[in-house]
Amino acid sequence: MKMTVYAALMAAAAMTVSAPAMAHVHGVPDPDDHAPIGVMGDHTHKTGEWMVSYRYARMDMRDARSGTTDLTTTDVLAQGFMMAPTKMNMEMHMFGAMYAPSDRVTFMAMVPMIDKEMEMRNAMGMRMTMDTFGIGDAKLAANVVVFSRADMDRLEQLHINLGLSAPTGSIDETNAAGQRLGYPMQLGTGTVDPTIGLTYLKHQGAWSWGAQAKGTLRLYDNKHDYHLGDEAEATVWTARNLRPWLSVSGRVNAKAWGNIEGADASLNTMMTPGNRADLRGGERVELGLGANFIVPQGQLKGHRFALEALVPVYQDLDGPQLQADHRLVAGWQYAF
Ligand SMILES: [Cu+2]
Repeated sequence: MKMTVYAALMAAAAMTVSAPAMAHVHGVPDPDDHAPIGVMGDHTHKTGEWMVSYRYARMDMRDARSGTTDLTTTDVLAQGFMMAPTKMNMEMHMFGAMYAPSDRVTFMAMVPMIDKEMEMRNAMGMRMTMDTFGIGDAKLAANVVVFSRADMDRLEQLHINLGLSAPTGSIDETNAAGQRLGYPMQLGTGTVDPTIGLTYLKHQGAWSWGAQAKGTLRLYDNKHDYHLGDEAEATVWTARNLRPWLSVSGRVNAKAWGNIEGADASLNTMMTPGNRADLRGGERVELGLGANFIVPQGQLKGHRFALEALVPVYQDLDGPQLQADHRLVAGWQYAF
């Protein structure tokens, strides 16, 4: 009996897979139809489909580094700074919506709430903490399919990611004394930033692969006479469906970002490295492990939950600059 049901399901799956659209919309969703949750703009939707999502992302940073060398608090202070950053936690609550007016184009809108907390020390060992909280830069994007092919057991898609980040996040965050906080504590970029990227997806049997490359440009100065550096990010991943409701993934993520150009004249560059425009750039390579779930039945049937943890294996920073310790991303997604 079980075998018959299984055979029927396999036949149904084989038929639906031949539909000319991503597995995501072929009627029997697989958990790995979506990339690891830390990847944005990884999938498209079918005509008329909506998706709402929530992501929680957290990055913990510990201790400074210059180039690929770890620095102690003493090392940082020896470079003439009054305060050395020792740790920083960044939390993001990202609310998103997707809508596909056609199979070819999927629009996305994302609004983040950001919570940052940083700790610094001076030569006397005195600890100082600061925190900022508020809306970050909202993003609008379109994923445009340029190539899509599906046969028996295989799906392939290539789409372009076009995005714009709006300066809804504050760049006016201050400490209790009313002095503007350093660049890493601000919530937004202060500029309209275009992003362009390319995403490739392939599904075959229980396996899937994906690759994405993205660039973000900062084209002009914000009202405080600076702009963040351009960014380039590339990632590749593979995932395997272990159950109809569970897939696991492995991923490599590489990111490079430039220094700030221009400078906020109100920041004292002797105070802390975070006030220096020329100590913000860097490169980082991370390895990620993730899991995607689809609730198979009950009231939450079809709801997706996902988790991903990323650990840096390489960091080269224009420092002293705080280095990443690890990153966590968790999310909920629901398409209708
Ligand atoms: Cu979606």
